[in-house]
Amino acid sequence: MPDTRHRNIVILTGAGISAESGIATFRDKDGIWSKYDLEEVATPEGFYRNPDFVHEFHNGLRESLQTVEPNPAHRALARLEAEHAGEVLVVTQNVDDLHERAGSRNLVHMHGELYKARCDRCMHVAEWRTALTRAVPCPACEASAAMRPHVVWFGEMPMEMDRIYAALAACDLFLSIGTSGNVYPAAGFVEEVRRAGQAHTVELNLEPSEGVSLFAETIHGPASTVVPAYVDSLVGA
Ligand code: BV8
Repeated sequence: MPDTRHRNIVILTGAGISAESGIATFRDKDGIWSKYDLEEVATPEGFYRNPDFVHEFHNGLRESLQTVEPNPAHRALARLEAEHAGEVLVVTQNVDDLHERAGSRNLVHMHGELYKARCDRCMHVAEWRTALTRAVPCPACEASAAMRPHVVWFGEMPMEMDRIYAALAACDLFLSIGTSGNVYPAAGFVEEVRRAGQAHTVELNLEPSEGVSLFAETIHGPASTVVPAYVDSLVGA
């Protein structure tokens, strides 16, 4: 019998939900941060020091998205949104487009999106699926050398935080999927939910995260296995 106790569900996802689609995670063995210095490629200081190198890093990540597909975990979350009677909000730390391609609509990219670029001069945000370089003028204000990836770097404000905190305060089920719990403010969301005091909290991850002790329930295993099974328990197989 499906567990229909919950109305408003907030789901935080991280790089681990996209791992089985073939996108490298950040902190696993051979992860992105084992090959690149975070300070050089994922901070504004690194970008303004060496924009070509940071463009090249993000162009490589953007290009890799052309050849990957959503996996059963992404599809299970889209099914949950379609079939659950209450609200389902996915808050992803990921900058890939796999949640959208799986069918999720109620979705926040708190760390931005690789398939978007932003003008530092006029703040115009444009869809961007090709390589980005300093040579590209802003399509809106035509400023030169002003376009950057529409991605949140370390030290920058994550996106739609008000909407996220409101959803965390109102939810009665909080799922954390495929994240190591190293990066704030995302890693602190489970504490926000516990402070509101009305939600069941579940970690679904390959292995215990930094914040595992903060969750009422933990389910460890590969996302493409444990997430569809958990969604079945909520909306039926
Ligand atoms: C902010 C885009 C203020 C990059 C990313 C000093 C100065 C300034 C800030 C700070 C500081 N000290 C601390 C901070 C805060 C800082 C921070 O947290 N730093 C860390 C390193 C300590 N955070 C920030 O700067 C953020 N901004 O604080 O602004 C503020 C705060 C609150 C309110 C308003 C303003 C901005 C952080 C965003 C940085 N940008 N990404 C790019 O792509 O260029 S972060 C990067 O890490 C990715 O977004 C990634 O998603 C995110 C988190 O990593 P995970 O997703 O968890 O990935 P990870 O590899 O770590 O883990 C993968 C997990 O999956 C593992 O647990 C693994 O076991 C599991 N897994 C693997 N395979 C599977 C699996 N699970 C299931 N199935 C599998 N098959």
